[in-house]
Amino acid sequence: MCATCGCGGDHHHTHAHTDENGNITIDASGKPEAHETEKTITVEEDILSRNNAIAAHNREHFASHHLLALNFVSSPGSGKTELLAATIRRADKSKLPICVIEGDQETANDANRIREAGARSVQINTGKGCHLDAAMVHEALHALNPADGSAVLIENVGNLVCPAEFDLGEAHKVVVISVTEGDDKPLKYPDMFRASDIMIVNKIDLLPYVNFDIEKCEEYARRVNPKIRILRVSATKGDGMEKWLKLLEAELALASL
Ligand SMILES: Nc1nc2c(ncn2[C@@H]2O[C@H](COP(=O)(O)OP(=O)(O)OP(=O)(O)O)[C@@H](O)[C@H]2O)c(=O)[nH]1
Ligand SMILES: [Mg+2]
Repeated sequence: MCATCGCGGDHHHTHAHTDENGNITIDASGKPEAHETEKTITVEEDILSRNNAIAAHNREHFASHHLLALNFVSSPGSGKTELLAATIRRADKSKLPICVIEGDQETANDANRIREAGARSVQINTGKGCHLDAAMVHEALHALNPADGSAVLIENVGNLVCPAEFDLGEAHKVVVISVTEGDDKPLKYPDMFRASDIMIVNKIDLLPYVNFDIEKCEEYARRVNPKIRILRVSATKGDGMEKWLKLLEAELALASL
């Protein structure tokens, strides 16, 4: 975890407030008290092991209700919300029911975009926190109460570093990279690409206008994670969306076994 920004989101230091729409606001900095900073390493270990325990509980819940949980991670603005909204609009609801947990430091903008696209959504506001943790997702799950056999798509806070370390109980992390970010991101932020099973290269409609070598980017991603599955998509124009929807349906079928 990020030792310098105090991003642990330790729930000893935070309070959660839920509004009438089920949106959750994490209130407080999540930073350790000054007298505790010398115990940084122990605190980190405690935070991660507590997170892993709650993630295991979430994972059991997902399995027992045949829910497919995916954790979407990326830098800010790669198009996670656009991709989720396009997915919801195109999905056959009888084969692929979807609900969404949104994570951002502030605003309910993304949850509102998801509702406009036609799916139920709960927004988590992390305040100073730069990632979602398993306890936040646990709380959001109670507010969302997804129907058995549906896909629970979790959009993490835009950040290519800290969310790599926090298991939410998901089946897979899905890293989204857009072609405006530079093709060397998998080498510069290897933890995130190593932690992810699927990489979506988004905004391919912009390829003619940017210096982005897509083959090179994919080769870099495979260099840090040889097993990563890669899809090329334009969330706004629709390229690659059929293949993405097929992958989601296949993953949901696996979760239903
Ligand atoms: N041209 C193009 N623009 C896109 C595409 N996908 C997303 N965008 C645009 O990129 C901008 C950012 O998209 P968002 O969906 O808000 O990105 P995000 O990853 O959810 O951002 P955060 O939640 O802030 O991390 C918006 O203006 C989108 O319309 C795409 O495939 N092509
Ligand atoms: Mg978003």
